[in-house]
Amino acid sequence: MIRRNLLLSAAALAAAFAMPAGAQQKQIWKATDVHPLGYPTVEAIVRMGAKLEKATNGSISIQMYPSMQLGGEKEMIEQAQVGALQIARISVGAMGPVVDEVNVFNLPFVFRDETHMRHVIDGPIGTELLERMSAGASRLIALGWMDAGTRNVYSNKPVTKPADLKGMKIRMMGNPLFVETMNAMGGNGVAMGFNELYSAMQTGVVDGAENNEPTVLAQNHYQVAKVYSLTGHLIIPEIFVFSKVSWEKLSREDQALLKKLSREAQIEQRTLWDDKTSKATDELKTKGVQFVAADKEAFYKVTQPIRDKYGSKYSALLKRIQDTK
Ligand code: GTR
Repeated sequence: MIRRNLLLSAAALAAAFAMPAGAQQKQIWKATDVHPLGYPTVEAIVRMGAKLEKATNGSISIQMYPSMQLGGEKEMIEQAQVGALQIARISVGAMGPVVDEVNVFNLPFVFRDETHMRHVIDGPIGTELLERMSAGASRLIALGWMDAGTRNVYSNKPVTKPADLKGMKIRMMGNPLFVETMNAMGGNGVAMGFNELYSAMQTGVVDGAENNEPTVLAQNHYQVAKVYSLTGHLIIPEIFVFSKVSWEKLSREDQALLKKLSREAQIEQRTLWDDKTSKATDELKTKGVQFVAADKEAFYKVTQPIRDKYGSKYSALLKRIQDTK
């Protein structure tokens, strides 16, 4: 029975994308994100959907499934790969295990600051990596980048230097590179799904995590972690991808339209991001979260072995990143 349903839904899916160019069959693309409605990444895709609908006279629209409704980022990628959903907005952290080369953006302190990161993703390196991801075996079309600020450690005590992390279990995204980064920073990195994090912090399975301000607010993590320490160890962009099987069924015109609107979404999300970060910071402080400065130089030094170990195979690319003004 399950098998039959699967076959039926696969057939229905194929039918939805099998229409010749110009046909009026309505397509509803499924998009998903771990964050709630109103979060900058979600809002940017919702707005892209509105533009898409207008430009196609209503023949294509986007249905957004926010707040992990379709699972975590690993599951989102898998669903996009088989065409069960069309647009997944994920962190580059989650893409690293799928497309090795993007791990270059997952290295600690690889960018000087957020402005540097923006110049890299907006410029030739960003475009090349999108193209390489799409051309590779990922079964995904990489549509564009988005901002996700700077990741800082949060827990219930200040973390100003590596020694402060001693004995602390800190949740990291599921990519060995991140676990090793936290270990090098002085703590114990624990790989864990984003969906399990709130209760893991609440019950003491982990002592803290690391992320940007809008995430700490949107996911209610501030309720269980009251100190946000500005370690600034990771600046990881987000990415939004399209299912390649679905993409191949689109007309050339629709593909071009989607590419154009994706670039616009990348730029538009940035304004939403800056606004949200400043509001989230104020709101977290109002809710009693203490922001503390940290010795970033010390964290930079202790993470050098990670850049050496993981960065050597991308040395040419790393040099180009560093040379980007
Ligand atoms: C957030 C990001 C999510 C997710 C999360 C995590 O900053 O927006 O896509 O990757 O971090 O830590 O899992």
